[in-house]
Amino acid sequence: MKDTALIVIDVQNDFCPGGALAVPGGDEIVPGINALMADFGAVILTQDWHPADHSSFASNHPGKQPFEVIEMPYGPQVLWPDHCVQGSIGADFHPDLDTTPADLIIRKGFRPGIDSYSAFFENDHTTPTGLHGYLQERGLKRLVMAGLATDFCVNFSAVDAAKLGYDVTVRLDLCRAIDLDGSLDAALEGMREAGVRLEGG
Ligand code: VGL
Ligand code: ZN
Repeated sequence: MKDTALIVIDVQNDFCPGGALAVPGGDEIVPGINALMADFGAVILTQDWHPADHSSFASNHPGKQPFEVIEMPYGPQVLWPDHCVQGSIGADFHPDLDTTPADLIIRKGFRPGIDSYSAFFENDHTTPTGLHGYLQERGLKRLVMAGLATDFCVNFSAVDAAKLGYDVTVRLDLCRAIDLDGSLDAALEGMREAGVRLEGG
């Protein structure tokens, strides 16, 4: 699968049990993701990477609680517990994730005023991360995605990739969801509508 990239989304300590924004079962997917890596033309990891004053943190909005939604200039934004702070242990990859085969690690969410769920665009759906250019230059046209969380960063990445014209498969068995107020069902529906292939669900 020379023209296919494996994109591993945010398999970081803070999204695993014991972390600041733990996704139930987040650590269960690590062995299966490691086992996939050998089969691809490229392996790309994404890493949520926020400054301490990031605007997606409820702690930076006096009076607001985690999981409340606020209006930002680019649209609605869920407020999260502080997570994946640059240089913290929580921002590190899960210790069992095999990072050696990775060709590229793409960091996102590093601008204080804007969140970035997608591996391709920040949450204004306009500011690029650079991943599209990288994939195009390397001739990688098919993408397989796995990681955390199904309904946020995996969903946004998969839908953006489909809109950009990639052939996209999400391995649901190698993803886990946060599932806030029906967000998982909405994400599955949105991915299907965008033409994303959902496998292993
Ligand atoms: C994510 C919420 C906040 C994710 C990242 O990786 O899905 N979710 N930051
Ligand atoms: Zn984040």
